[in-house]
Amino acid sequence: MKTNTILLTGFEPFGGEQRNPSQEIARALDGRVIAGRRVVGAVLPCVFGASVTELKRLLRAHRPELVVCVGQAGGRAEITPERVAINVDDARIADNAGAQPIDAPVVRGGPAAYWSTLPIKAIVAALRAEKIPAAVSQTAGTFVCNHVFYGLMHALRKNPRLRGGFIHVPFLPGQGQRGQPSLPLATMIAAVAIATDVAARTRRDFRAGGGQTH
Ligand code: PCA
Repeated sequence: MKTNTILLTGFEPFGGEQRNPSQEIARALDGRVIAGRRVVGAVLPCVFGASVTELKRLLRAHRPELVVCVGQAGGRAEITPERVAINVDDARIADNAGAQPIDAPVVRGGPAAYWSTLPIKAIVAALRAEKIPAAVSQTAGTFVCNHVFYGLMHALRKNPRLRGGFIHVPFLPGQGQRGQPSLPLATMIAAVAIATDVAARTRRDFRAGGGQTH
């Protein structure tokens, strides 16, 4: 019997950092069995364009039933499933190939936005139940993470049975400037494993408060 596959991606380090927790999470969970599915963990380049090309290659190669992309959001203190991907690249810093698109569409002529099809509220509830700080995020930014998230949802748009989304994670201890929030790698690996398990088992998200008022 064919075992179903979950594709889990992280990113290489960027912005002068030596590490990226998302890369280490994807490597740690590669080969794990979660909710009866085999996890393929892969690392994407932090490069506009090439990241989505590699993601599409992975989709063709592995034919996953679920896709969870993970990236680093330095400065955040919580594990943050993203609600929405928007059709804009607007980079504050250059990507790892030196490109810095400003106000450019991810997909020319594409819709303004795509919703995550992961159960983001259920994921946050499951993480909080394990005492892991978590919150829904209303923006994945406009750098390579949002670019990959939008590219993913655009690729999945004609296949509603294939679900996917994006989760941002904080810095590792020692990254960024002194005093920046961080979480230990082991906590973040556990968090993404829990989130992936919930996503694989939960078809319908539930309604829970916790949205921001502004
Ligand atoms: N974080 C960046 C890109 C790669 C990553 O891990 C972002 O939030 O866009």
